[in-house]
Amino acid sequence: MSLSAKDKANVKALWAKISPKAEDIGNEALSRMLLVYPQTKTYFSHWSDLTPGSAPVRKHGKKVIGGLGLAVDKMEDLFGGLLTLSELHAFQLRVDPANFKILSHNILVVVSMLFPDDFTPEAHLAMDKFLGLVSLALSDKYR
Ligand code: HNI
Repeated sequence: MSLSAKDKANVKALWAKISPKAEDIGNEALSRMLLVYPQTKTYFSHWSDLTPGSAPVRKHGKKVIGGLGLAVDKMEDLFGGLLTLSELHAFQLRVDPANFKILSHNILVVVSMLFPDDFTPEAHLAMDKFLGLVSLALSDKYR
């Protein structure tokens, strides 16, 4: 799978809307992931509060969107650009790659909810492909 020139343009256009609201979007996506897919909570058991919108959820949500921003910047070399984050998730955090799909789904839900006019079928496709590639890059170090 790879991103076409049109996909890249669509991701960048949507990203221009997402990045100014990084904290709100990250919070909303992470809050939904933790509530709707409670198996994802195992990785965050060291946090004081895992309920939707809590301080640690908001803080981490912002970090995750920051990581995706890095991926947008490194779109031409996702595997190289996300190497450090991949090593972190594989060797230190040992996140089951199935969870990347779950988080990606929640990010799509939130983006479609907040930007209904921009979330055209083409933008949806581009974002889905992009998140799939980011997930692949993040699990690249598992084997
Ligand atoms: Ni993830 C830490 C980015 C998916 C569990 N994660 C980070 C950090 C970034 C990040 C950035 C902070 C790194 C640092 O401090 O140097 N994570 C991303 C991105 C995705 C993702 C871009 C996918 C889109 N992470 C996931 C998933 C899980 C996950 C799906 C588990 C369900 N991540 C973690 C955990 C930490 C983490 C756990 C450490 C949290 C902490 O308490 O510090």
